[in-house]
Amino acid sequence: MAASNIQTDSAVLTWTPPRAAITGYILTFEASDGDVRELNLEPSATLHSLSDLRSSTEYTIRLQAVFEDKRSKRISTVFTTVGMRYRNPKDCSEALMNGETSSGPYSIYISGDEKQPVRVYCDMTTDGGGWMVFLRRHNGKVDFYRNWRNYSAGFGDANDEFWLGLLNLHKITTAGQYELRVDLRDGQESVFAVYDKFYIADPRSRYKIQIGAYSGTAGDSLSYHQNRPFSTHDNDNDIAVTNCALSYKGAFWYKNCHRVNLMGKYGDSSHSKGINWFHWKGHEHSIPFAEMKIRPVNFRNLEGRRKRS
Ligand SMILES: [Ca+2]
Repeated sequence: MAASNIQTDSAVLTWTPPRAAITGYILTFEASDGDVRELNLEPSATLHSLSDLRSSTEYTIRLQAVFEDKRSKRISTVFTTVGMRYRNPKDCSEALMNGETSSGPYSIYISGDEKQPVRVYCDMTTDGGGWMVFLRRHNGKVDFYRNWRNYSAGFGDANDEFWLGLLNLHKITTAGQYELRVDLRDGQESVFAVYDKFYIADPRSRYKIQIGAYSGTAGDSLSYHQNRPFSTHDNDNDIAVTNCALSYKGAFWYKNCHRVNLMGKYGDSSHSKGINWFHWKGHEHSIPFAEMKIRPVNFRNLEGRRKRS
């Protein structure tokens, strides 16, 4: 019996069938962490795919042929599953380095703590991947005109339109150093903005935003919002005499009031109310696709190490 195609969570066993007639097999596998499983296999089987294995774990596999109530001598093999670099990835870049290369929803763990899982969407393709998306607008299905409690906790569907939540953003950006990327699309046109630092301060500061230097093609609209606390219609922390969130049907790190309104009203092109990125499409054009995402600033170094190893 031999084990092949050994991965982090699976392996394939193959064996040569006995010459004598048999009625089946009993396959047992025992993990070094104590997990034991037993399976009955058809007499015609000559291979079996093991799945749901744990990474970096030694497995002892035993196979017995069965003829009615008689059992043959056991044959065995031992293998160790491939190690995951990060057992509890703290962001999408660590998920990527575990070999997860397709974009989609993943569980990440705040500070790598297995007791603090968060469901997020990972963009594994844009500019090398490893991006944790925290905002997506693309069809207007989800209502973004929401209160403080909603913006703190997050809402929507990670596969569709959603907001990850300010408290999660605070915890994640406290546990590492991140850059921000904004992707905007309108028909065939697409632009982006990168800020080489992104940090969301604690709830007592009302989730102040801190961003680094701009690069990209969208134009630098977000620097206007530097160091502003977050505002919702029921928690006005902007510097305008009016309530920006109420006036412009959204929520944001408003000032007096905005150059960016990515949580504005979907499809509303009246002045300043829609999804705006002022330096790209001005205040009277609601952008149909917007994503905000973060990745560790040292991603390039980590990625280089992954590719060399
Ligand atoms: Ca105000």
